[in-house]
Amino acid sequence: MHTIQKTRLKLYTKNAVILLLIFSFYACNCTNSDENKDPVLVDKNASNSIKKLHKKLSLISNHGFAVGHQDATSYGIGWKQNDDTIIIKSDVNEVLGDFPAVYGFDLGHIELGHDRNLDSVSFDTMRKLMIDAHKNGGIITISWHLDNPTSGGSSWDKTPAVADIIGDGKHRKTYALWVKRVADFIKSLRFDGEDIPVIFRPFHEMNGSWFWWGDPNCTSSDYKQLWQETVHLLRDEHQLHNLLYVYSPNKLNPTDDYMKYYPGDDYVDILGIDIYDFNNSEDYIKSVVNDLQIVKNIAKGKKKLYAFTETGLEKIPTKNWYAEILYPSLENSGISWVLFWRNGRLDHHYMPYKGHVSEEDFRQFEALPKTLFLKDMKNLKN
Ligand code: BMA
Repeated sequence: MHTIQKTRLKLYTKNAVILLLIFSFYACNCTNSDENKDPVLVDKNASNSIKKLHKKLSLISNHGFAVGHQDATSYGIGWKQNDDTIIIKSDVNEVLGDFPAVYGFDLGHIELGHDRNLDSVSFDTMRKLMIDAHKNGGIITISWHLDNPTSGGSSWDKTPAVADIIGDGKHRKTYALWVKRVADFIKSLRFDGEDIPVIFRPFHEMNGSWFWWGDPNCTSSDYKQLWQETVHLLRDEHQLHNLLYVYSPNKLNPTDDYMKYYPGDDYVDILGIDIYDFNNSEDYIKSVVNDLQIVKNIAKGKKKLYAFTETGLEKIPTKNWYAEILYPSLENSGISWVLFWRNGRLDHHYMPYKGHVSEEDFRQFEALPKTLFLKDMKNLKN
């Protein structure tokens, strides 16, 4: 063969190889696109209900964000759920004629074997409310204000305790029993022959200084170990496969590192953050914008979902807080949901109720394009 022919042949072969590489790159990209792939979850044996929930949360973030309320159906201003005859009611529904899409509940005191949680909600009633919310397309998220295992005080008792319940710590057995009680409750959440998927958000706001599991009452390495061991107990020992795990620090102060307590990609499904407005909307919005961007960047890099796991302005004294102050910083944030804290009392509530001055503002918030309530959960399209 002439050298010219040889060179041509080489060129053809080289081009063919390049084309083949390009083709296989695209082919591989199409069939393996993120949407078709199962997400990588903490639980490799996650139930179908969990996979469906994860997909739903991802779909939600393409449309806007789901709006949630802590203890939405357990009580509100001037009413309390009847434990004998459940009547589904919520302050949000009284104002909007629609329910929240996300329902927050708290398991605090289940660890003690009590019938009621730290805010007097009966666990039997809570189970019924969870089943009802799930049946109607709502999403369940659980926090856990557990007591201090060392001192017997509350979550806010800062006696160092984490080192006592990890590894072979002196209160390990007590903690294992506490986790078993949580697991038994979660196991009892079933509907239509399936387990109910739950977003579990334990040991939140660890960078704040108010909980025994938080800074400076435990080291970050003890915190991580506590988280990892809790996952092992729930997932491996108690075989719970209906949980997504959320990591949710509190608002980041200038020197805070969001990742300081992060227990690892294998132990966290969703990244969250809790930020409250303490009657200073300017500071609040600065934090919301700044911190959600940090959470978003980290979550995107890890291909994980993210959410605004707690927020609110107590008593909502600020005009147009929902629609004009908060909404603009959430509309393009990419969060899956925002959870407003509980309507505990007239002097401790974070959602308007019938007759509250923010009713109209909240209706405007609902009418904005990105806010998704319960009825919107039925119309989520790919
Ligand atoms: C806190 C307050 C407390 C409550 C606890 C658990 O933020 O609302 O009154 O007991 O959450 O719900």
